[in-house]
Amino acid sequence: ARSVLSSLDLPTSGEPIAGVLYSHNKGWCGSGPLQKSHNPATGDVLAEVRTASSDDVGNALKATRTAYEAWRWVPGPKRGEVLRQIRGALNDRIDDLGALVTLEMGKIASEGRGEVQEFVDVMDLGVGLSRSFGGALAQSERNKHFVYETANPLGTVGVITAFNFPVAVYGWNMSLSFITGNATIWKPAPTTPLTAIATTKIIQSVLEANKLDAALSALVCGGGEVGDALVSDKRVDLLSFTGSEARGREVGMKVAGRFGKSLLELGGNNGAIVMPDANLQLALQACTFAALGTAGQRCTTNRRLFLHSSIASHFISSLVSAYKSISPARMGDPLDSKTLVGPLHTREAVQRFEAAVEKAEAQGGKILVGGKAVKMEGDLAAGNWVEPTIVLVEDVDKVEIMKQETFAPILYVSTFDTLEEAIRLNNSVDQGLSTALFTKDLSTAMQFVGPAGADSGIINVNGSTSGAEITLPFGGNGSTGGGRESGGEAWKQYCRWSSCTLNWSDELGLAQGVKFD
Ligand code: UN1
Repeated sequence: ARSVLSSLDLPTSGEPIAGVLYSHNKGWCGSGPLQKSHNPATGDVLAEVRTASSDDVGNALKATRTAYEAWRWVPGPKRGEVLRQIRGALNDRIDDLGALVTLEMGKIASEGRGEVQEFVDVMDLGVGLSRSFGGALAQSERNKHFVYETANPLGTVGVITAFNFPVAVYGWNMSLSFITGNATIWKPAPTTPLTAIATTKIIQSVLEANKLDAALSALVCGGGEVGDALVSDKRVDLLSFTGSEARGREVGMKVAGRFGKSLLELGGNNGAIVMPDANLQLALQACTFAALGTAGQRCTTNRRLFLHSSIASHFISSLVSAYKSISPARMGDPLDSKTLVGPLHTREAVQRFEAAVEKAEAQGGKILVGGKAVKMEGDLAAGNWVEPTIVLVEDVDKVEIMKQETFAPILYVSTFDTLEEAIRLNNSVDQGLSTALFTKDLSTAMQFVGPAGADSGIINVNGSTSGAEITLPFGGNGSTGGGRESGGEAWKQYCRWSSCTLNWSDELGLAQGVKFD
């Protein structure tokens, strides 16, 4: 742990680490309460962090406004050039930062590195966009009138991220916010402050070298009160929030109440459907990764699996064998390259896992494999370990718990007879984030992505529900909150749009042929 922290210039003296930065002159600070960061695999305390007080948040918001007022005058491609340098600095530290993600969040090493890669990828997208983003030019109906849309920056973009992607989700937002001319302020999850501090240090080294304001990427570590301060402050023009549905509902309403903009990325309860004509080996691998990757703690984790009744018993026995080959043999220290399943992030997550399994059984679900919290040996004894679990559901109407997102490796499996039935089951939950269909039949695939198909924001055919690339926008429908982040046209949300009409004649032209002489 010490070597990972020191590789990223984080102090290992045991003194609390400052978790607030918004000015190079003032440097790292933080006068709010101390917050502990733990290693979920061992239960060890990694460090203590000094969080932001309400004064710190107020000062940081003032600083982001000042930073934005200068940055908005910098041409897009010049902003892109700075982002290109940040991309380089982050890419140079990809292994160290990935290891810190593993240490603090608990995901396995290749996934920890993978999410830093995700930040790098979205920066590539941002660098390119910095030369091309803008609005439409159109044809005016009036003589000597020039009509076009302009994309000015918004001001301050607040980003509240969740523990499960402590780097990538800030990256999605910051990269686009940065090139469109905003200042960004980040409030990471209370349990992953070190990753946020290390990421911010790397970004700041580039901002400082370019003599740019630190508040272009400000950091305010803290808990719910710091989040609330950003949510309710009018100076935060766009608030991007990733977290639970319950909290997201509050955030969305509060931000809307002050006519701010919000971008919500909330729960997922992702279904996968296996048709009888599918490549079953591929489907098996995809569903195992989707259900067990990040120990079931991705928003995109496969939580509900619908099997065609003709292949169900064969598929279930292969799946159970796959689970048995992973747990316990491939469960353990997430920094070990052989590990496939790491710990849950917190003690409370273990309790929620146990409560969900108990409910599923009480409601008629049958545990096929797993179902229990695990006591590991040695250094891992005080970590947050649970068995990867499959619950067979015969009556989906009775097993109500299946409708809720439990952030743990629990996969509910049930059967169907027709595609229509499978789509109805897939769409029968409030969350609409990601989904997968396994088939070789084109017409089945097209029905699935068509108007009467899956209602999810992300649809995969013959692929995993999780692990989306950044090229297309990321986000979900229904109670997932409707936000679209990273690729596609997500950048548009970081802009203040105006439709501009420029009359370069000497006469007043009225649209629609209106006369007012
Ligand atoms: C999340 O779980 O909040 O598609 C984000 C994926 C990742 C991002 C997940 N690229 O699984």
